[in-house]
Amino acid sequence: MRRYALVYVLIAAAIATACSSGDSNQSPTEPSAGSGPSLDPALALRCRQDGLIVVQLAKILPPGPPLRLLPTGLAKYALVEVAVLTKKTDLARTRALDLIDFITRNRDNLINANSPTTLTNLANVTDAILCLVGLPPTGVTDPLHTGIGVVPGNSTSPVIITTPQGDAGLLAPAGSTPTTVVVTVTNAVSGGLDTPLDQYGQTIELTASQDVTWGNGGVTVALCVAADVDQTVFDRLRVGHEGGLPANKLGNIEILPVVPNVTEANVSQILGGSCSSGLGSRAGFQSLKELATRVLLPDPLYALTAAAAVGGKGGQATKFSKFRAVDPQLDVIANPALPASTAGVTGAAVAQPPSVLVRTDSMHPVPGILIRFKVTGGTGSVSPADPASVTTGSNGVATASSWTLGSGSNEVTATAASPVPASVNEIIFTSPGSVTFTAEGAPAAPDFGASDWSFLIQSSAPDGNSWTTLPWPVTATGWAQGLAPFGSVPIGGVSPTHCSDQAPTTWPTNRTILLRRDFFVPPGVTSATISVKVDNDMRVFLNGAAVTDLLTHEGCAEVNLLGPFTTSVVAGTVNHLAILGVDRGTESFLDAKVTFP
Ligand SMILES: [Ca+2]
Repeated sequence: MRRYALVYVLIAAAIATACSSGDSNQSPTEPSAGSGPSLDPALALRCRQDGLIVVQLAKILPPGPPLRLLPTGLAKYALVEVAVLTKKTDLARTRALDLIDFITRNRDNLINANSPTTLTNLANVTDAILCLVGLPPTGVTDPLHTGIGVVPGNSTSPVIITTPQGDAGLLAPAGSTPTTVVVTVTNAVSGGLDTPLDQYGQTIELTASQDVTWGNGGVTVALCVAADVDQTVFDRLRVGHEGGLPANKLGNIEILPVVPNVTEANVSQILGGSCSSGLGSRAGFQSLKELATRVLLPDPLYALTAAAAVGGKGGQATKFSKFRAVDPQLDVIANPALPASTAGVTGAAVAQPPSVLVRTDSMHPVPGILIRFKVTGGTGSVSPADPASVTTGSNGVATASSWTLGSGSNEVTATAASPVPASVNEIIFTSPGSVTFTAEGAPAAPDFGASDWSFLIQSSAPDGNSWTTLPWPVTATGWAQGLAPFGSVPIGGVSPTHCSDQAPTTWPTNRTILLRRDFFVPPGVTSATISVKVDNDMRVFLNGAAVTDLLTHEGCAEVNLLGPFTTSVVAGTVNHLAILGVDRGTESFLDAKVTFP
């Protein structure tokens, strides 16, 4: 008891001296023998008045056995006061941090340990002690959800600081900081991280009493994730860290790297083996450990500058910023809001260029992803072409500016890439991370005299009346390419009957000819008419089915206007036109055109 009495006397003397000092006109900032800013007695007085440190210590430190924390705490406090009163700034701060370290290490042994009152008193007395020696307060605003601890400079052993709930915490390895700092870890932080990625579980926030560079592998952070997160999602979760990374297009975060040398034992150590009630089923707990083993804070920790911290928590405390579990996996799909072009006119741009949507697992759009479009089939061209890229907008969509088709099959592959290096934010795109667009290129609908006809002249005439369908595509060999019209009067030749035009492609008289031609029908077309000028008979097929009977003519070639056909044409894709021509007599002629009324 005598020892207790002595301690109290020392403290009382110290307070009395400080009061008189604060009221005097003496210079309040006489420097100590050490370095650093000196103490402000006026401030120290206010700290005492605000905090009544002795009273607060007595409320939380048990005086009796087995640990007898109160006498030890009061003795340490007395040493702080002595250093304050003698204006030995560095010594006062060292002793103050030692006192805080003593209290916080004994958090589980305090009176009514982890009760709301005790947690509040713990936060208050910590700030009062810091205030007394002119250090910024911890800034704790939610003591019931904040773990407070001291990481000694050049510590010889690791320091673990956890929330009162045990659901979040950090491990600072031995020798991680050259300067002693007070560190807090808070759960139940409002709001998530500034990122479009899916986020899970609680947000936690770390602070340090001053800006220091963390070495020796950095600090390990562990946090709980709600047990209802799907296991497959959980398996890919990482811990995101909010901070002002340069050129970061995925929000203002960094996804912490996977560091294999952090073990499950480390995490179990940090969290004490379990998440708090309500957060952890057994399955969730197992998952939690797995998650946390992947997490290591980079070195050095990101911390806001002193200027940027103004207005932050506590105003002066250096913020390590927020942490939360994020899902780095993104889906890359064809834009479901737009119809993909599957066909177009050869040599022309398709109506709807390739368009891609990037979204999270929970269907939220992700801006800032680079999409590179590349021709991977056919002879067309896409713009912008790989390696140039289009960046997804706020709706998660990136669309090529144009896609010009070659004849026949065309293919463009759109591949997603993260805008930041994987070393910073390792985004995982759901396999294959790309979308393939295909489109068939075909000529436009033919006018008279069109090119791109295929034709087959047969030695004997088939029975056109019996043909109601035409197998399509016709696979017979021997088809030739020709320019319309087809006929028996060559260019520069003279019609015997003076009624037929000249034809660049020869169709001998008294033979049967089959013409075929693909053509693109634009989107929105609802009908087509077909004009056929023929000598003598013909039958027209659209997309493999006859749309006319066998129409016969005698004399000069005449134009038949057929249609309009509605159900036989298919808009937005390639249609197939075939014409069977039958000739007899001294002249032949055949040409056709398609129009969309
Ligand atoms: Ca004829």
